[in-house]
Amino acid sequence: MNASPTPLSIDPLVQDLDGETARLRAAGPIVRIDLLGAPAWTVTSHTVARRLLTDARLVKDINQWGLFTSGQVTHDWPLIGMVDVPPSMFTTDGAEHRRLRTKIAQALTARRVEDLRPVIEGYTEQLLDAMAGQAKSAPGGVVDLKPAFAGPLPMSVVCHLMGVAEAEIPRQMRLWKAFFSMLTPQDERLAVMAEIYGIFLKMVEEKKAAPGDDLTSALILADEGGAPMSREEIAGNLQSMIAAGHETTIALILSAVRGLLTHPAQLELVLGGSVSWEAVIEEALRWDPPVTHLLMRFATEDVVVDEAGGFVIEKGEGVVMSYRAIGRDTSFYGDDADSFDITRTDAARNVAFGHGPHICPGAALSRLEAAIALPALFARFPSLRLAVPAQELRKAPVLTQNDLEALPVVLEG
Ligand code: STR
Repeated sequence: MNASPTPLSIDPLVQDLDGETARLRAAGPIVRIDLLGAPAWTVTSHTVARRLLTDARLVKDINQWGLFTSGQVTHDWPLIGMVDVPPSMFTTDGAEHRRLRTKIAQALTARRVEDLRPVIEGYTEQLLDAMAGQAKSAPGGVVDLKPAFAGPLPMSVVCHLMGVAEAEIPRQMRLWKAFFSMLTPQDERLAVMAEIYGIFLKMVEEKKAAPGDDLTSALILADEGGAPMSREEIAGNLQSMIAAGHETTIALILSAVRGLLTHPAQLELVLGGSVSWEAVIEEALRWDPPVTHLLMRFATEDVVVDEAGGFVIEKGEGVVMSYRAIGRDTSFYGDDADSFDITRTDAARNVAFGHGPHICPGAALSRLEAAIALPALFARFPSLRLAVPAQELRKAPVLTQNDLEALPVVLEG
């Protein structure tokens, strides 16, 4: 039996994310939340998350969501774009999921993404050169690391991978920013979603006519054992890759830089070579992960969670994964889970990329991008520092994703 606690409201424009994470954690391993009018459960425990992420009774198909099928959640709901999306590996489970995901996952193994290393290094160097130039003419030499570095790199890489033209990047940046922002009026968000899908459907048509050396063309040409993907499914996968491949890695780079610049003694350890960049990346993923809340899975039947005292998720209810709270789970990481510590030995056990069948297929690529971008940034600008007090850094107005609005830095001197 579940108690019926007052749901904890999730503030779409939250600035005190540490406060929100602490409140969620204090409320238990599974917590009743109010997601802008839609009640749901969210998971804050590492152990419960791992258990539920491999439970086949929790699925991604929105038609299993009671609030949606009953018409209580409609397209007026500001988060609808996170759950009612074109068919893709993100919306399916079981055999359908494998059909839509396998080719992409295979192209993104740690070994295969090594082929992208020179591409990532090339973009990184270009951006660093441009930043150095920009700093010379900027007042006080201040540069915002988000638009100058962390922002463009992941979008360029994922567009290169999927075969999206460079000329398309500015429009993609603008559309996805509007998609994720909680300040975007809902009618505008719906228009943006329609525009995005239209762009990708058209792109699939064009690539069908003239395939290139990219992953989208590979999806078009794949037979998938006699069940090739439809145009809608390819567009859905392409769209998911672009959405997932830029926003999250931007946040990872910003989070690692913020962690290091606000913990100078730890930065010294990395620059002195006694702690690896990989350790920095894993700790950033645990401590301040790109995804605050991942929406959503739906229960196809009542699910009893023994790991949370026999708690029951009822058929038709929605389950969120609060990855930021999960990363701060003191019963898993110890009493100092709230502190950024690149020397902790268990950071790499984080589940910031998820777990189970839907585990992020782009994890190796994201880690590689960060492992190239971060050392290159600090090698080029060894005296990099924050241009404003850390308390003045503002979060972007996004509920589900965790990135900064801006990260103003002084590059040298
Ligand atoms: C955005 C809207 C869309 O058209 C397609 C997708 C599917 C993939 C989703 C993406 C969404 C939002 C951001 C997600 C991404 C998968 C990984 C990424 C959830 C809903 C994360 O932030 C983990």
